[in-house]
Amino acid sequence: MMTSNNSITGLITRGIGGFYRVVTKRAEYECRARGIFRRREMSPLPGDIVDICVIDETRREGRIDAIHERRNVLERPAVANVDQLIAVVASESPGPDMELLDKMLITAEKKGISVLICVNKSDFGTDAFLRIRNEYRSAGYPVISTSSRENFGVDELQGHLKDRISVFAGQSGVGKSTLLNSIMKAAIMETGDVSIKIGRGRQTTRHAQLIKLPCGGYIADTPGFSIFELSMIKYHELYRYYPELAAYTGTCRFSPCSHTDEPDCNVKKALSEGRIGSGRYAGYVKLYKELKQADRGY
Ligand SMILES: Nc1nc2c(ncn2[C@@H]2O[C@H](COP(=O)(O)OP(=O)(O)O)[C@@H](O)[C@H]2O)c(=O)[nH]1
Ligand SMILES: [Mg+2]
Ligand SMILES: [Zn+2]
Repeated sequence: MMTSNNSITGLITRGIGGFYRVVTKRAEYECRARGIFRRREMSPLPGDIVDICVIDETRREGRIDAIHERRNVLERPAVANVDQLIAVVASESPGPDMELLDKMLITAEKKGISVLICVNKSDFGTDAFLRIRNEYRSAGYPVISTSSRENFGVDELQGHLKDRISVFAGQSGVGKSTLLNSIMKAAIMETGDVSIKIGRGRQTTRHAQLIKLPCGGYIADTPGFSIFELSMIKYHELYRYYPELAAYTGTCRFSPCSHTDEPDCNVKKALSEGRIGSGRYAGYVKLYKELKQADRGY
């Protein structure tokens, strides 16, 4: 039986020029948004769960009437309700940029997005993978080893992508596009540079497009998210975004404790006993000092 208002709920997978593709259980619809969103300057985003009203069933046209509350939003390019950030680094060429990796992880923690660390190009060897897995063990992040060239680890990666909305992030050249192509078993992404083949020629919008994965779930087609703006994070709150440091909150002699120079600090104790990665900790202290230096106190 049809409901009288003909309203259905779906997922926005892309938005171009004021038209949104909404995937519902029934079908996919091209929708415009109600004027009220424009007036409130709250435009729908890929990843949004929306209620639509079907305007023309045969032409699959609808109108977005309501946007469900967002769990999070990533900017540049914009995408909502991301479940998982796949932080990609390479074993070699380019070698892992640990500072960038931690900035990605901090951003994910801040936004409540879970993290998978993917060490690609393992055909160069697994040293980097083993080192990173060891370093991030106490943070609790899963770390996997892949080689998109040798098609190694791609099944494991797919297992993590299943039924979730994920985005790839990482330095240019680490193999994000190549990995995505292996997962899709098709060359949908141009590798070796940042442009995108499918759909839209030149970039006409900052929005991401969500691609349905053969294993279930979606992935943002963007190779972006290379800019991680940490200026919104206060230096004295930085420890919160390092799960292995946050675990000691309230246990040190001083409270709050920055876990840098204070005596009787349980983080430093854990560090000296090898229960916290020394590289991670050193990166934390460096970033803490940078943020503190830049802080204007307002
Ligand atoms: N040796 C090796 N090279 C790879 C691997 N994955 C990608 N590449 C190469 O690394 C370069 C950059 O890959 P690309 O996917 O464009 O990286 P992106 O910038 O992160 O999207 C290309 O020349 C790829 O062929 C891998 O697993 N092993
Ligand atoms: Mg790419
Ligand atoms: Zn402490």
